[in-house]
Amino acid sequence: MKLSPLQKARYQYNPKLPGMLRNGISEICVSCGSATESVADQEKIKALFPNTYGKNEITFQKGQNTAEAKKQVVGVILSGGQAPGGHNVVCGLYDALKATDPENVLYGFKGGPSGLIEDSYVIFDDEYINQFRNTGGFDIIGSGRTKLETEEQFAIVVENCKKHGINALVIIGGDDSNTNAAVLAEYCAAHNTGIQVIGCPKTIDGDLKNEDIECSFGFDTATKTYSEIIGNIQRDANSAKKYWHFVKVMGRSASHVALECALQTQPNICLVGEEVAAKKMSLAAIADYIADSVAARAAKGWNFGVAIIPEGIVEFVPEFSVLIAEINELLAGEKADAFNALPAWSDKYAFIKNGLTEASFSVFDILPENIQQQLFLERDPHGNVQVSLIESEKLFSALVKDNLAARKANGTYKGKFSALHHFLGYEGRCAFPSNFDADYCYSLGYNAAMLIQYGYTGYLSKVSNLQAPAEEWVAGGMPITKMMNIERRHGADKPVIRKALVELDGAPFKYFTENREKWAVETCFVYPGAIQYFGPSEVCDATTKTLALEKA
Ligand code: FBP
Repeated sequence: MKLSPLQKARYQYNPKLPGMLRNGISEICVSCGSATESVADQEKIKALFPNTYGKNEITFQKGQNTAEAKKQVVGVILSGGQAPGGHNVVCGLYDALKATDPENVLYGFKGGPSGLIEDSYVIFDDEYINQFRNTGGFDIIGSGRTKLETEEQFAIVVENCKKHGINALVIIGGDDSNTNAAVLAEYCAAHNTGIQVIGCPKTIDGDLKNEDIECSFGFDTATKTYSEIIGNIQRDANSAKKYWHFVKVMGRSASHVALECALQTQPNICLVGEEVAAKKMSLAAIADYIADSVAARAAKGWNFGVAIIPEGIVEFVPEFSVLIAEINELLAGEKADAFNALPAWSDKYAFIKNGLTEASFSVFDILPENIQQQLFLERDPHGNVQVSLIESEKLFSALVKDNLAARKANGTYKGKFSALHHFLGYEGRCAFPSNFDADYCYSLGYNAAMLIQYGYTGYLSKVSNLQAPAEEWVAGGMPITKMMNIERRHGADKPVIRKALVELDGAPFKYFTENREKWAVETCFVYPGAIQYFGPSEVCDATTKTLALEKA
């Protein structure tokens, strides 16, 4: 494999551990905190997790290691979408296991959760693992979105683990994967399998966080990567002064990524899905809001600007959600065949008009034709519209264009509007992890090995105090059940980790609202530039604005 100079240099980088984990394995002891309760629905969660509910929060400290000395054979999987730093979780886990006892073994199951079912694995050694230190991607073992949630699957997982003598599994994933980790931990405990299960909080979306988990890994690097590109686009816009750029950024549901990018770059507009839902904004109202900025800037002679659109936005628009639900119903089962058999778009359009309520049809009717057609082309295996595939950046620029045409007609707008579109998603998920993510991930993996050594199960590896230098980070573990509540999913009540949406009374959103009116009209762009890996700490180690504001 040919290596870039940066990759060679990153191999030399030593990720920083929390101070309390730096003295060698023999000097790490446990401090037991208080017993925990789930965030809601305590009685129901307790009944569902009789063996793993209510355990104590723990932190690690410097002191005599009192863990039972035994050989550890551990399995690890990466689950869901890629997030920068995943390799370092595996490296931290491996290094802690080997530092404890060179005879310890780490299995990496390939392709995500399905690797555990199919018993597809690699056994890590130094030569293999060293190629992946401080690199982006999940290619060390691959990832996947198979859900591990049924008792049949758990039985196979246990059988495969027993075959290899595996006594612990580490599941690196988002809220769903860690929910499933908790259920698997409970299954393993209830069946006296002797297999521990530990989770690690991953997702660039930033929606796996709560009072215990300050942030999921990958959010830092992905948002810095998108912000670099948005900053570059802003500079181009400010140089050419002729385009409005509509930039959609990833984040399947919550708008944390969009908000963080806005805090870093100060664009003219950033939509926040959670606000759109709270204010029950319609598509027309959102278009009007963006057009206000376009018109105000045009009045100053500035026919350019930048708008950030979160990937998950349309699901937060109440009228759009109703429309989607109606379309799903309209095409349910065999009705889809009748629809697909219609020869021309005009026939399909008539079918849709006939099938939707008047209110939903009026929403449908204002969509540009390419978006209308997208709603019917891109459907998942259950026949449902795949909302994440809707090109919302194009949708909003088309609606703004119409809005401005109306303003032009009534003489309230005299500018020029020329829009360009971008989607920033995959280009951020496998970037070289920032120093923060390299350190945080390595610490999460190292810490997971300590949780295993001390016999914990059903815990999430927790590293906190992240706004401080790594030396002051606090390492420990939190029972996953503490983060759970009961939610309705696919028609049934399920215990799940609460997904964190943007809090409208939280410090990051407040800071944004205090500044956005000025950003909308003035040109206040900030150009963050590329992630720096070497140089002064204030340039290389600073984490996100979101975390800084939340912890201020
Ligand atoms: P995770 O929640 O699994 O971390 O993935 C998040 C994400 O990156 C979203 O931002 C995006 O909508 C989605 O994955 C894309 O998924 P896929 O990789 O399957 O196209």
